[in-house]
Order: sequence, then structure tokens, then C-alpha cells
Amino acid sequence: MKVNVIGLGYIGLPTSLMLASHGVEVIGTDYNKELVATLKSGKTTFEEKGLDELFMEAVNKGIKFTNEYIENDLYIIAVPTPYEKDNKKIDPNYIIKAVESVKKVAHKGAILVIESTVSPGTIDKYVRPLVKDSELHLVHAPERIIPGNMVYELKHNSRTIGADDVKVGEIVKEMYSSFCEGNIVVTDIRTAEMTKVVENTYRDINIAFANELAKICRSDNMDVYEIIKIANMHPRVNILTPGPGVGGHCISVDPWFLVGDYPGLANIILAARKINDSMPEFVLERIHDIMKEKGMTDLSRVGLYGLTYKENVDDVRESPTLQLLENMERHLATPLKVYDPWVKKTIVKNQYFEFDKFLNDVDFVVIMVGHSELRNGMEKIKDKVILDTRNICNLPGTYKL
Ligand code: SAJ
Repeated sequence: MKVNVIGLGYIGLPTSLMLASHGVEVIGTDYNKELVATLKSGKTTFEEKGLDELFMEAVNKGIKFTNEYIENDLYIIAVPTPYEKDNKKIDPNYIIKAVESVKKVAHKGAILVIESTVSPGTIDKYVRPLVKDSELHLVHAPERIIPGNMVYELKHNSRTIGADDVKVGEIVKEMYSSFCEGNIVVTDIRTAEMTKVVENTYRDINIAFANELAKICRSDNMDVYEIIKIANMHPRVNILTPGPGVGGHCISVDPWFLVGDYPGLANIILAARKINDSMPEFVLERIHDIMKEKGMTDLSRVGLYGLTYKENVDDVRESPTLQLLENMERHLATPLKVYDPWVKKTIVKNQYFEFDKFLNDVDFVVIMVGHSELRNGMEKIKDKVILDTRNICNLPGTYKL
């Protein structure tokens, strides 16, 4: 079986490498010339545990990268699905463009697997009309892997395959079985679409519950972490961890699809989104309160540790730190200092690339992300005022959410 993976980003790249390293003939296509040139030169395009090793294996097994769309038996489309900020509906344009490009080269009976996350009904509404007279088979197999542990999860997570035709679903199942050791369930397309969005919404709601508890406990001087720890000893309670907000391209985005498509019905989902989106502002209020308590007035002596949306990844999309800085920009230009060991390019004002220089210029460190660098070198900040939004710092006097 030959597979053409379209879109070589956070999902398409590891998936194509995994297939190739397990003996499937793979061509990876991306319209970004620079990205393809980097891959061809033997380098990966983002940092992820185990990705470089997997890349070497796939290259040795003959994976190819190109800007072209190739005539083939099976296509996997893994392109971004942003949402429109004003009406919260999915923007299917990347998928539409990819499907149109594939249609030009694909032969009759070829299978088109869409891995990108889409809201329920998107495939019927936008993709099906495009392929209606082309005799291509449509499948939706949403990805499920978590950044930071992608290579492991690609191999071990179970998967969902939505297909119109069970026989086609079984062919796709066999393709994923080349590397996937989890259960692979074959169902219909709408169920697969909805299941994926439901999974991320479930997590968003549960994080929102933890964040709301943090706010309640702060308002009445209770220790939310102690309370969650004890509550979680109950066999049927498993509360997640409060934090400075929810970022990333998945959990902070997918629930909006349900809110946008089912206004009036998606109520808990909307409330959860609002709570999680309010957390960066809550952190900002904590910063101001602590500064007042300490008699500090100079915001330019405050430093945010971490710019990525979570620990030990280099992805900054929708990150709580960026949300916080954007909130501030609306009121006044932000003098806050920022440092993240995983971010090598300048993306915000007052950004540092060396931990020691950053520490020289601040008196107050706000831990926004729990990168290993900090967890393993916590004593470096022992003389600072500390606000720890991730509950990773045991130094005396540390303020929590
Ligand atoms: N977070 C908290 N408290 C927690 C857990 C997470 O504040 O207890 C925050 C994180 O710091 C981060 C955000 O939530 O800002 C999301 O992080 P995450 O690690 O929970 O999830 P993602 O966005 O990296 O990956 C999710 C995963 N979905 C689920 O766990 C249901 C992954 O399996 C999906 O493949 C991915 O979304 C996706 O692409 O849809």
C-alpha cells in the first residue's frame, strides 16, 4: 500500500514517519517549500520526544517529501482547522484546498482519510460535495496524540475510523494497524467527527472545574491543591490541575465548534470555555495583589517564566502567557519580561533567551509553564518573589494561584 500524507505539521509529520518506519511506502506533501526543503535536508521542523530518531528510521526506509500531490491509493489529510474568531465556527478552507488538490491527481477508488479535527457535519457539508462525482472514498480518522508524548501515543492509543463503507474502513484500519497497537474502532463519519470534539471538550470542562475551584478557594483563603489531593482519594473523583489557562490548538479550540453549531444547547461547554479563558486575567490580578502586598510598583521587574502552552513543548499557539500579554496590551503596553527555554525566536516584547540574564532583570518570577529546566533548577529563583501557577515550586514564601 502506498500512502500520501498531505500536511506535514504537528500531526502529519509524525504520522508519516511512523507509517514509513513500519514499512509502508510514504510520500509526504506540504505546500510550504521551506518546510519540505528542511525535511529533505535531513532535519525535523519541531521538537518532540523521540521524533528525531523516528525521522532517521523513516528516512532509512525511504520516505519522500515533496510539494507535489501524487497519484496514489490512499491519502491522509492532516492540515490545520482553525475557527473563525467572531462566530466560533470551523474554517474548513485548508481542508477544501487539500481535497481539491488531491482530486486533481487521485485515481478512481482512491481513499481520502481526513485526520484533521472537524466539527460534526463538516465532512458532509464541505467535503462530500467536492468529491461527489469523483468516486473517491471518504474516511475520517481523527488524530488523538498529545504533544510531548506523540510518538508513544501514536503507537499505543486506540483510534476511531469513520467511513461510509465498512470495507473501506477495514482497509484504513489495516493501514493504521501497521504501527498502532491500540484498539481501532470502525464507525460512521459523523460519529467519528463528534467523538473527537467530545473528547477535547470533556477535558476542557474538567480543567475548567479545577480552575473554578482555584478561584473559589482563593476568594476564601483555602488551599485548592490540598483539597483536590484529598478529594481525589475518593475512588470516583479525579479532579485535574488548576493552571494559568488552557492553550494549544485543540482543547481551547474544539469546544467552540459545539458552541458555534449548537447555540443554546452547549451551555456547560460555553461556561467552561469562559472560565478557562478568564484564567490569564486572574493571574494578572494575582500579580497586582502580590505586588501590592510586597510594596512593589515596577511592573518591568516582573518576569513571566514560559511562553509555550504547556511544559516541554515548543508550541506557543493560544498559550496562556500570550493571552495574558494580549490582555495587558489592550490596557497599556506591557513592560513584563518574558523567558522560555523552548522558544528560540522573538515573538513578544522584552523576551529573553538566557535564563540568567532574565533573572538579573527581574525581582518577581511568575511560573506560567513547568518546563523541566525550571523543575530541575528551582534554587535559581529562591531569592525572587514567586507566583507559581503550576504548583511545582516548594520554595518557602511561594504564592500560588
Ligand atoms: N491543562 C491544565 N490543567 C490540566 C491539564 C491541562 O491547565 O490538568 C492545560 C495545559 O497546560 C494546556 C492545556 O490545558 O495549556 C491543554 O493541554 P493538554 O496537555 O491537556 O492537551 P493538548 O492540547 O496538548 O492535547 C489534547 C489531547 N486531548 C485530550 O487529552 C482529550 C490530545 O489527546 C489530542 O490529540 C489533542 O488535544 C488534539 O490534537 O486534539
